[in-house]
Amino acid sequence: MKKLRIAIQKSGRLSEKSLDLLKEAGIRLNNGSRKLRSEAQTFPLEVIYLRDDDIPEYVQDGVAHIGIVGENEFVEKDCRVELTERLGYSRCRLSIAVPKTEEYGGVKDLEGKRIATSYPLILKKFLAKNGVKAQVHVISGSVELGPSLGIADAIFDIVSSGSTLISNGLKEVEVAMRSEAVIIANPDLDPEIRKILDDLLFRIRAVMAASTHKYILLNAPNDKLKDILALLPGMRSPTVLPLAEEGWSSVHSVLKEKTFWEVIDQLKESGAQGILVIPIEKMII
Ligand code: PRT
Ligand code: ZN
Repeated sequence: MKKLRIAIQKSGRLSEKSLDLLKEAGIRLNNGSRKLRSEAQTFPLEVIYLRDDDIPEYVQDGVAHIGIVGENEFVEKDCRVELTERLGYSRCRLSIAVPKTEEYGGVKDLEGKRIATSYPLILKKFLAKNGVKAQVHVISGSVELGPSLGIADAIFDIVSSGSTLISNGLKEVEVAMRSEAVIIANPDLDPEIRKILDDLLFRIRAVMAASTHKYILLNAPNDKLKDILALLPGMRSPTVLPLAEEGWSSVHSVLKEKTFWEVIDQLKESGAQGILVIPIEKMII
C-alpha cells in the first residue's frame, strides 16, 4: 500500500507543534523526531525531517507529497505547491522596522532606503504594491543587527512578541503579511495518495475544531428556556432533557471558544445555573 510522505521541520519553531498535531490526529510514529525519517504505525504515513526552507521545493519536486511550513516560507519560495490547510499555530507577522529614534511618516519614507531581509520576494512585492523604490539587501540571519552595523536603514523580518525589535533599538512601522503554519501539497498527487491526504485532513480538522470549541452543560428553569436556547447554537441545535426536579431542564451544547465568556455572562443573566464547561477531545463536523 502507498504511503503519504509528509515533510516536517527537523528542529525549530514548527517541529514540536507539528508532531503534536499528528499525535492528536491519532498518528503514532515509530521513532523519535531527531531521525531523518519515521513511519506511522497504524496509518499509511511516513515523515521526513527537513529544514523549513527546503520544504516547499521538496514538495514541489514530489520528494514529499505534503509538508508543514510557515506561510511566509510558502509565499517566499514561490514554488508550484498548493496551500491545503491553515493550522493556526506559529503565528507571526512580517514587518518593516526602523531605528526607534527615526521619525516615520509612512511607507513613502522608505524611498531610496536600504532594507535588510531574508524575505526579499515578499518585501519586493510589498514595496511594489506601495509604489516605493528601495534597495533590498538579502542577509540570511541576524537581520535585526543590520541598522546598528550600518549596513541597512531598515529591516524586514518576522515579528512575534516584538521583543527582538525592542532589544535592538528598532520599532515596527509596517506589517506586510501575517503568517501561520500551513499544510502545502504537491498539486499532482496520485488518487491513492490524495485519498490518504483527505483522511489525514479529516482528522486534523477534527482536532482543530475541538481545540476551538467547548462542550457546555447547564440547568435552566423551563420558563427561561426559550431565552437560553437562543444564546446557544449547538452543532445542529442544543439538546434539552428534563431534570428530575419539576420545572427544570438540562441543556447541552457546543460553544466557540472566541465567544465563550460573552455567552456565559448572558446565560447567567438569563437564569442558567450549574454551568459546566468541558473540553472536547475531537469534533467531527
Ligand atoms: O533550521 P530551519 O531553517 O529549519 O529553521 P529556521 O531557523 O529558519 O526557522 P524557525 O524555526 O526560527 O521558524 C520557523 C517558522 O516559525 C518561521 O518560518 C515562521 O513561520 C514561524 N515563526 C513564528 C517564527 C517566529 N514566530 C519568530 N518569532 N520564526 C522566527 N521568529 C524569530 C524572528 O526571526 C526574530 O528573530 O524570532 C524573532 C522575533 O521574535 P519576537 O518574539 O522577539 O518578536
Ligand atoms: Zn529556515
